[in-house]
Amino acid sequence: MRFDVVSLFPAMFAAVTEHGVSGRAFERGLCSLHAWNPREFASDPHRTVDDRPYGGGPGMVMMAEPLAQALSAIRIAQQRACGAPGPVILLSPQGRPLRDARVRALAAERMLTLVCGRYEGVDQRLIDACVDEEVSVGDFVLSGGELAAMSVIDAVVRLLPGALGDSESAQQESFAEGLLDCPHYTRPEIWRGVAVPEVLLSGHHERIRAWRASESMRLTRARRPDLLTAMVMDRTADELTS
Ligand code: 9D3
Repeated sequence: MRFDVVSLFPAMFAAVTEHGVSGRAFERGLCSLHAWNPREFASDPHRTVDDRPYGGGPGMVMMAEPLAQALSAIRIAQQRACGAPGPVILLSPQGRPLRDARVRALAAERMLTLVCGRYEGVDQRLIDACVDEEVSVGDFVLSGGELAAMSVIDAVVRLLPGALGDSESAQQESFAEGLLDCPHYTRPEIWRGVAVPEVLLSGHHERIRAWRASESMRLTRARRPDLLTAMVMDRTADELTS
């Protein structure tokens, strides 16, 4: 899978390409990342990429033309690399909140273009003309789209065949099942006077499985009742359409 990212801070992406599970996937050639700096596509001597907002107000807005030039170059490079270009996604606080189902759909693409905004945002005409979809990673304020884009990349890459080791399998993970994960414990058996739940030492695999399921349910009810509502609604919809 190929990622093309448009960013004023391309060096930030080393965080995903050089570390951990995602770093290993890039190293082994399961995916590649190409960073494009809109500053290099600015035509004036000062390499200007932002300007003041029409209508007034605080901050600056990213200009359409340097981004459009970068996206044209990406489209050409993608077509050269493997035929039809992939979707263009803008990371934006106004985007649709990213969830597991969307991550899985994105992992089925051969190429993804991720556009990272800085400042107050991106000229709307660029979004209307060149962006297929806007994605947010949650209801909190970041300083720019890069960390959001890296969240997308990390979440997608771990789903690529061969990215996870045998012991890790992405299939049976939290969210795939729609529930939060159960608590985990490792040695020592007693740490600062606190013991590991006895059932986990019992060797009764059925009792362990039941304990983990009930802990998952307890945590989900306490912290994320919205996930349970979503699960019930999904199942009801399935039954009504089967
Ligand atoms: C006062 C209006 N703000 C919008 C909510 C201004 C603003 C805040 C943060 C404009 C841009 C940004 C930069 N954030 C992102 O580019 C971003 C983001 C985020 O801030 N939160 C969650 N997901 C994302 S995806 C991209």
